[in-house]
Amino acid sequence: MDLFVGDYVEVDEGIITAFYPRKNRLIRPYVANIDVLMIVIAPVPKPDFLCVEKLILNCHVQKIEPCLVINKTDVAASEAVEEFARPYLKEFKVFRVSAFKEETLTPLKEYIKGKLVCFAGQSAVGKSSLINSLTGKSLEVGELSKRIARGKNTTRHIEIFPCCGGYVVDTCGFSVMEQDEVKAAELVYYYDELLAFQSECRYTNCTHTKEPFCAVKKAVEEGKIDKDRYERYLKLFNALKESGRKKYD
Ligand SMILES: Nc1nc2c(ncn2[C@@H]2O[C@H](COP(=O)(O)OP(=O)(O)O)[C@@H](O)[C@H]2O)c(=O)[nH]1
Ligand SMILES: [Mg+2]
Ligand SMILES: [Zn+2]
Repeated sequence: MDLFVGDYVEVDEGIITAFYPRKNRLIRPYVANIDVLMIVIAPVPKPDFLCVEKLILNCHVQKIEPCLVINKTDVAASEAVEEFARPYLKEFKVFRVSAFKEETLTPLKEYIKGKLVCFAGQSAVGKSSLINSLTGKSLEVGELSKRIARGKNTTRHIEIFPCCGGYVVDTCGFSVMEQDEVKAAELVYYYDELLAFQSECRYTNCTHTKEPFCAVKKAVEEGKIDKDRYERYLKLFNALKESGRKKYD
């Protein structure tokens, strides 16, 4: 078996003699036993919320707690930041930070204490900058786009750093972390907000997409479910349906 960063092992005179079962694992990069996935977005680059939904879904499947980190708040209007946060506030912890403003990082630091966390998100949202500010390290900033420009692939070594009384895994993005173990029809079970209404749908196998007499859609119309998050559910539903179709063709 291959060892992952984050695996718990027994070491005897410098030799690994046993390893323990994993709580969870991610494969891009290979990391095990993550407690929290910090999903980082920023006003620039423009957030890809379908990617955010995929990351959240993967967290649920892997039993990792997802948190949303809105970075670069120093260059965004607070209304814009709240607009990003709103669809997630009910279900997840949301941090509003700036890698350049020490004082905004305090709640995040507190939360990392005693945990192994991983930062994920699109290139250039500020993951490396955040890790630098949190740990006092000096990871290369802006390195991903440079690497793409040079045409190199994005594989590189992964490292765990002590951070704020916990640990943080340096990461190269997870933008490609695809989730295809979940069937479209099961997606709703990962959306607590939607699930609360589905018992009132007319059809027992309602997917809450096109069916008439759908209690979920009604709740969206009445503002009881966040419209943006529901629209992201629809997008992800369609994406999963599409990838499922490809797999079984
Ligand atoms: N204004 C502002 N710029 C930031 C912030 N965090 C990172 N950046 C900038 O965003 C760019 C990408 O940062 P980087 O940490 O390399 O992003 P990564 O690709 O997610 O690791 C760099 O030019 C950083 O200086 C922030 O909080 N505010
Ligand atoms: Mg980086
Ligand atoms: Zn329904």
